[in-house]
Amino acid sequence: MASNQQVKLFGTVGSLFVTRAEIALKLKGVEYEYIHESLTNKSDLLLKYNPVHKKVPVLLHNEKPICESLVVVEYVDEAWTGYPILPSDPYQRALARFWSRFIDDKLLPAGFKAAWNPDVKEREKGAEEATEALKILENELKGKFFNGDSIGLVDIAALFIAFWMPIIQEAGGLDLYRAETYPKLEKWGQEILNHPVVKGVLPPREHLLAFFKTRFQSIAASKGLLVKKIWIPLATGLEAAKRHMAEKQEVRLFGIVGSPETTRVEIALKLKGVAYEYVHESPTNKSDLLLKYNPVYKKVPVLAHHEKPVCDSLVILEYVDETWKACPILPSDPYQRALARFWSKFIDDKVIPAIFKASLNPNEKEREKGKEEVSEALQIMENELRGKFFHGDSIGIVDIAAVYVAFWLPIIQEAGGLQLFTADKFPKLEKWTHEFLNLPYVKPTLPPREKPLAYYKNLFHSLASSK
Ligand SMILES: N[C@@H](CCC(=O)N[C@@H](CS)C(=O)NCC(=O)O)C(=O)O
Repeated sequence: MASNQQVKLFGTVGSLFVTRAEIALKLKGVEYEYIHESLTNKSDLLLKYNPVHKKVPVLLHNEKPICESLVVVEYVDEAWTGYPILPSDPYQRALARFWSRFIDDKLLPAGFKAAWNPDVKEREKGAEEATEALKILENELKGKFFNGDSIGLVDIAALFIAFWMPIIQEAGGLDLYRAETYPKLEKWGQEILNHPVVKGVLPPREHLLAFFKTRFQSIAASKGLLVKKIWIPLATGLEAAKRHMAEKQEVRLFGIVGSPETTRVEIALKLKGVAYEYVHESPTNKSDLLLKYNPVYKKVPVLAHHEKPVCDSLVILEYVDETWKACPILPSDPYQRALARFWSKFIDDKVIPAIFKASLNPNEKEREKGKEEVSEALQIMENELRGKFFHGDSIGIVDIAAVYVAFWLPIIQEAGGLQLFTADKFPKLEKWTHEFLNLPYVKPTLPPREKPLAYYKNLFHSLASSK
């Protein structure tokens, strides 16, 4: 690798997220300096480079920081040539992104809940959710690795199953993963743990085991908890996505009127001038086709392109951008792409959950906490907004992801009589909102304002009357 490249990785021993970044760097043969962070005493540099989440890993490439392990892995893949971590075909890339997000959004939270939630009922629920997610992944695994014969993004994301999960369950006396229940995952686990690159970066098993044992003991001691043995067999195996259907349609968007995520995809399709058929789904009576196309989440939007379904709005946006090149919504520079991914993920992980908590959480204390979180998250966005749009003079994936803030948030706050997003507090966001909502391919895509307003007013009414 070129010696004029300065690459540093801020990490901590034993972290599954840091290990992902290390595997990606090693697969590409990138030399890097590892900087150890103590999570109980984080360095000023870490806080400077990842002021939003204050977490490791942070990759520093020629002084430019990249945060969030999956964003780092994609960045490494795009910034260095050599070993391909993501497939080159846009549809296969979308699937890889979908499944790695599935691991972070479903499997990890379920596994952590099963292991460490103080409430025994919640732990049992976590174990059920983890079982369900593992079954889905077992069905998804078709070859030696998730994407065929060599290690890719999904394998790197899923390493938790092969390495951390068995250690956590041994440390806590849990019963989350059994080799005989998941024969394909088990075989895959052996392969990946024996891969020379993976082997070279895994932390020593016994250290991690001791660490987690101590963690379980201190939780048990502080809460008077006994870690209960839990084993919940999966009642129904979920069918893996079947990607063929009888009728041939080129581009079909399965959506629900008033769904912000569906609107994101419509904006991107309109911006690029892609003709599509809109298939309306009812939230209370989803079609068999939708369930077949998105058996994992059973949610809209789903984009079916030549009968191949792509799910998850941010994954769809990247797929659309890679398939139809006009009016790009992601920058071409790998670092700018990583930033765009980081900020659109921030909207999904931080901004939207905070808005929900601030407005519709049944618990008043939680709502108050939510309001603080919204204010903090919007302030971060306000500071990030430097040009007319998030990427500069034309709109991109972050603006599209933020349609929720521009359109839905003002409606929610009006319906609930809240003051979350005000022009005096967030003047740049306010200006951006007007620019964005008035764009010719955004305005006609939005639902008539009175509809979501009436919907949210209703929700607020039922929340008030349930108290
Ligand atoms: N979503 C993040 C998660 C990173 C993460 O949770 N890192 C942990 C170490 S395993 C951390 O830095 N924790 C410090 C903290 O929570 O304050 C990623 O994928 O990079």
